[in-house]
Amino acid sequence: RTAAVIGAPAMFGQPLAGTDKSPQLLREAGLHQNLAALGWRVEEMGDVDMTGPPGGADPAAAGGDARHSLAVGAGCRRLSEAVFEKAAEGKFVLTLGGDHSIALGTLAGVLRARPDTRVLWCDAHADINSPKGSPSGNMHGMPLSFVMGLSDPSTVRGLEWLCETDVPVLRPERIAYVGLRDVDVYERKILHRLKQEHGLFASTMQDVDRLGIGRVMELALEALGVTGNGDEEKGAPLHLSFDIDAVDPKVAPATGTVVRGGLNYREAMYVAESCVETGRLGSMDMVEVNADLTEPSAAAETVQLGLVAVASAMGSRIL
Ligand code: DIR
Ligand code: MN
Ligand code: MN
Ligand code: MN
Repeated sequence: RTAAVIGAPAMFGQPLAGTDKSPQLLREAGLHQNLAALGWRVEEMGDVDMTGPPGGADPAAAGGDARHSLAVGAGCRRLSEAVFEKAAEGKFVLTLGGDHSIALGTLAGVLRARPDTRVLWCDAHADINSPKGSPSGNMHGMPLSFVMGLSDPSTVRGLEWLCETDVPVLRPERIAYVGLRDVDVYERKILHRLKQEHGLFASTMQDVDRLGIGRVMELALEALGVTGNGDEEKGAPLHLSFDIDAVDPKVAPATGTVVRGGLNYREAMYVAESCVETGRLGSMDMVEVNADLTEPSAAAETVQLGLVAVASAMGSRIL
C-alpha cells in the first residue's frame, strides 16, 4: 500500500507562529522510516504553499470575522487539490499540519474523491464555529462549519472555491467527536441541535471518564458505521483528524490552545489504533503541533507524540 505524505505548513488559522514548522519536524523525527518499517511505500509530496493567495496580497488584510481568510482559503484550495488527486489514486493520504484550518482543505479533497467518507474528529475543541459565532475569529475553530454546510463559503473572501467545486457536504451523522472539553457557547447550541435532529456523535472527556476510551471509540465507530466487519471492499472510508491538543498538556505541551484534562498517552494511541482496526481508515490529518511554544525538550516530546500517533493510525502494534 502507498501512503502519500502532504505537508500543509499553515499558521494563519490561529495567531501563533510555529505550526508552519511541524511538517518538517515530523519528517525529521523519522516519519518516512517509521512508515516504511510498517510496510508502506511512501510518496512524499512535499509542502503545499499555505502562505496566501497567488499574487501575494497581504493575508492580514482580509477576513473580518474569519481572520486571514484569503490566506487560509488560498492554501486550503491548493491543499484540497493535492489531497483529491492522491485520494482518487486510492492512496492513504497523510496530511501534516499546520493549524486545524487545513482540515477545510483535506476534507474538501477527501470528500470529493470519496463522497462516503466518515470523520473521526479527535480534539479538545469542536471547530464548528461560524465566522459570526466565533469568539476569536480564528479559522482553525471553523473548518467543520464550512465542510458541513453550516456556514456559506461564498460569503467569506478566499473560500468562494468551496462552493464552485463539486464537494459533497459532510452530514452530521458522518462525524464523531472524541476528546471534547473546551466548547464555545455558539458551538454548544450547534452541537445540541445536531445531536437532537441528526444523532450527531459528540463525546466529551466526561464520557471517557465514565465509559473508558474503549467503549467511547466503540460507540463512535458504530455511530459512523465503520465498525470492522472484515469486508475490506465494502463500507465507507474513514478519515481521522487528529488535533494534538486532544491529548493532555502534560503529554502534549507544545500546542497553541492547551486545555487541561485531556486524553492520556495510551488513550490517544487507542483512538488511532481503533480507527485503523476498522480496516476503513484512508486518510489522516495531524495538526496543531507548535514546537515554538515550549522549551526544546517539551517540543521534541510533542513532535514525537504526533509521530507515534500517526504510526499507530497507520498500523503500528505493540505485539
Ligand atoms: C476556540 C478555540 N474554540 C475558537 N479553538 C481551537 O477560537 O474558535 N483551538 N480550535 O484548537
Ligand atoms: Mn482543532
Ligand atoms: Mn483543538
Ligand atoms: Mn440528518
